[in-house]
Amino acid sequence: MEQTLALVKPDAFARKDEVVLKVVSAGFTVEKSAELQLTPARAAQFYAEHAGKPFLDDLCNFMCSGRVLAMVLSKEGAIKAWRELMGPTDSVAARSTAPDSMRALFGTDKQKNACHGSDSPEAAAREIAFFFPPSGEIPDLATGAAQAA
Ligand code: RTP
Ligand code: MG
Repeated sequence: MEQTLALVKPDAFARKDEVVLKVVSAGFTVEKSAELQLTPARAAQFYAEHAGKPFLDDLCNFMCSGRVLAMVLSKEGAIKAWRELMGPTDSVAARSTAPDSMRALFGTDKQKNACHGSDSPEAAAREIAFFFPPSGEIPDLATGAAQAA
């Protein structure tokens, strides 16, 4: 089953339960979920693909302005299906073209747009590992201490 990384961004965090209800109603399974606050460095790392773009600093400040809900969602064709449920990037445009979408319902404008979704299988794998690292990647402090001794 395909998996994708979904974020409820800080502007919509207070309404995360409504987002999750819509996610489940649309047939997704929430495989993993975590609430956390990004640091500026981590936000810049997450959005590395946008390095050099004029909106990157504003975007990182926004993404660090409060908690986010990170979820691994699964469903047939989850990547495309979640991006369709999110709607277009600009919440203002979304309200006329996709009024039932997450961005129309829970977002404000082209930055404060409520949700993020991976845009390819490669991005999904990278973004899932970013928020939910495999246990093998967590440094083993006990082993490190033994090697140093
Ligand atoms: P996302 O990556 O969050 O799913 O959104 P997206 O693909 O629809 O949009 P993308 O172009 O990848 O931009 C990533 C996020 O940056 C913010 N943004 N601000 N001020 C601006 O012109 C602008 N453009 C984009 C949005 O929060 C967007 O989701
Ligand atoms: Mg994008």
